[in-house]
Amino acid sequence: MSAKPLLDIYLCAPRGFCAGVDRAIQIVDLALKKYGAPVYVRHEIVHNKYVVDGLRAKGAVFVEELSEIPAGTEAPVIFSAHGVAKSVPEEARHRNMFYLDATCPLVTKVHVEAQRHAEEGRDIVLIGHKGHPEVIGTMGQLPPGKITLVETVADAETFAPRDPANLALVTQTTLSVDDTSAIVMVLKSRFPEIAVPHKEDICYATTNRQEAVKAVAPKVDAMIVVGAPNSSNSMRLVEVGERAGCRVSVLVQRASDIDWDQLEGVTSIGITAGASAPEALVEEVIDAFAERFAVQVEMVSTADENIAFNIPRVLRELEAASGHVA
Ligand code: 0O3
Ligand code: SF4
Repeated sequence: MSAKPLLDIYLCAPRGFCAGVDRAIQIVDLALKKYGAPVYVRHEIVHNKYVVDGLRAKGAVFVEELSEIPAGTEAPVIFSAHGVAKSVPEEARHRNMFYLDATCPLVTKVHVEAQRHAEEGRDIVLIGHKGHPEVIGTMGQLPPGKITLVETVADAETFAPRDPANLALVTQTTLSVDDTSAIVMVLKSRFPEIAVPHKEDICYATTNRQEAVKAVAPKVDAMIVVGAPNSSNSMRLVEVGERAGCRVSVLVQRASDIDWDQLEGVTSIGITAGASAPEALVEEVIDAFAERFAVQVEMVSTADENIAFNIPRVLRELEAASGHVA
């Protein structure tokens, strides 16, 4: 039997779960423990099939709209990490539902910013991707017409506000740092008075994962991003790998997705994972490479992360008992 070919694997750090995802999954887990099954979850708690299937197996029931939940249920409903329009908790209250909000605090911060700008009389530009649940949730913080979605540089060049002197900018948290700064530049040059966030709305986790891919991409033939096709932050990592010059930059949901023909002849790869992808799937991917190659794994770390968010008070006692760190 011939020896396995050598393969250098550079493991990007940070990668995988962010504090908002960790908190959202914990909320579903602890709610199942406290209230028992079923616990309803509006939308995938985070965009990852493995996570969703795991929680479903424990008794979570995933729905897209509250209208799918039977009338009169006493089971709690949890809103996903991506956030919801104001109409969603309103509907829950109207139906006397007990809800828990797993919206990431960094998404809520954007909601609060948008509301503050509106109260101060500004119209708002939201940079984001149409149809994404976070964009639907952020736009739904204010009445229709107050927030205009800008997706591209071309949109920014043609955007015609009602009052160019009274504008504010907010963004989706999981965007490409580079694409967003190009859009912001156009908006700032056209509307010099536009109020922009002190610090980017693109969150620390998105920024750090993109930075790590930028550091690894020049060293490798291929970048493997573990994540889901509907995960915005994961898809942005694939683009960062492509733009940094990787011959192959691809998303895999798990090891069975790897296209070995596409990787013919590679001698080095980078591996990262989106903010909603569990480390178990990264390990599965590394193991799959180790079956075919003689692998040498090296970690490339570009930032330390030690952020954690509190979970809702009603679940805190259980959290302490289960040993989770808040
Ligand atoms: O927003 P995105 O599609 O990247 O969502 P994921 O993959 O579930 O990751 C978590 C990010 C999030 C909840 C919003 O910032
Ligand atoms: Fe929160 Fe950022 Fe994670 Fe989104 S990617 S859940 S904003 S920490």
